[in-house]
Amino acid sequence: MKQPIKITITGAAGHIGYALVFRVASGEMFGSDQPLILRLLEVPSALSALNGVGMELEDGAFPLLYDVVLTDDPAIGFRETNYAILVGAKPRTKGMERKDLILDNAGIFAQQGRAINEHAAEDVRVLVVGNPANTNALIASANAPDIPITRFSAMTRLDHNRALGQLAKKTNTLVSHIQRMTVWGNHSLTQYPDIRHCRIQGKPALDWVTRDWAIDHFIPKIQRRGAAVIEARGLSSAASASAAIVDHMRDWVLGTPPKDWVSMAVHADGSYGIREGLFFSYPVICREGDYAIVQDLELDAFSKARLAASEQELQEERAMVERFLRP
Ligand code: NAX
Repeated sequence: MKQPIKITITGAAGHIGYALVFRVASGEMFGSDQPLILRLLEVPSALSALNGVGMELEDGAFPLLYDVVLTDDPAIGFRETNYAILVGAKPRTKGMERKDLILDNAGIFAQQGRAINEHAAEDVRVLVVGNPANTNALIASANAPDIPITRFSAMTRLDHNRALGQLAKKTNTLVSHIQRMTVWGNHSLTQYPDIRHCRIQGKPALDWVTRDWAIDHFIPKIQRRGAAVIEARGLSSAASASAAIVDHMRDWVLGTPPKDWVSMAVHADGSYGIREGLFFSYPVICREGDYAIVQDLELDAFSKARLAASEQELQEERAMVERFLRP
């Protein structure tokens, strides 16, 4: 049997946390032969709810689950952790400006970045889910100067999966028939779900659908899917978000499928002309816990304009949180 790995999940008593922890405990993320220890971090006011989650984890009798630590102390939550999944964040409340939300959350991710730097295992990998996810990943990584920036990522996998789902539905195919989907940019309304490089059953996606459908229907639908789920359910996406977290971490650590890639927001290294110092969603191929940005995809004028708009938005977010970017 392998040695147990430690996985920290913040905001574990929240909606996504509640949908996520049981999937992780059952081995869906890293396989049915990988034992694990869960370290669940919450704010003090949610500790009672977190205790309930802990009780249900015990009641699940998961063979792979060696231990569960429940805490509101980041030093304990991130102690020797190998994988940190940062879901916990403040929700946007009525009357709150987007700027206030960004600044409120910036403090949380700066603090957690410092705690990860100080307490996590040397090989730690960090996924930021809490919004604004790209900018929060930038803040956490900036506050963890001892950890390579390539070990931080933010989640655009839910957008990627939504795009697969809608394209499969439109073309009457299965998501498993579709390869090389890309979501570029920010996890926000400026994201650019791009089917130009997609193949469906080996043929270009644009042989199956028109460019007009992609521009007028597909792109806005993916960009607004989160809002549509809230409208329908009265609550934001939780089950699909937790599925996307599992997919993101599994592919990052165990590798992306052959001849395919996935979308991850990672540190922009100048690829596709995006300025360094932002977390930007790119197509990536992962092997043995490392990602590589897929290079040399051709971008037409429409795509370039979409990437530029998302980059601009991320630069504005970065400017708002500049003071949190120093440890
Ligand atoms: P909830 O409000 O249900 O849960 C958030 C939990 O985080 C709460 O239990 C809260 O107590 C906890 N929390 C707050 N501050 C914390 C801190 N400093 N340390 C530890 N825990 C803390 O939200 P939920 O629906 O679970 O969503 C969580 C986050 O994911 C939100 O920011 C949301 O916007 C974001 N999302 C990001 C997605 C993505 O694709 N990147 C998609 C889904 C989701 O919308």
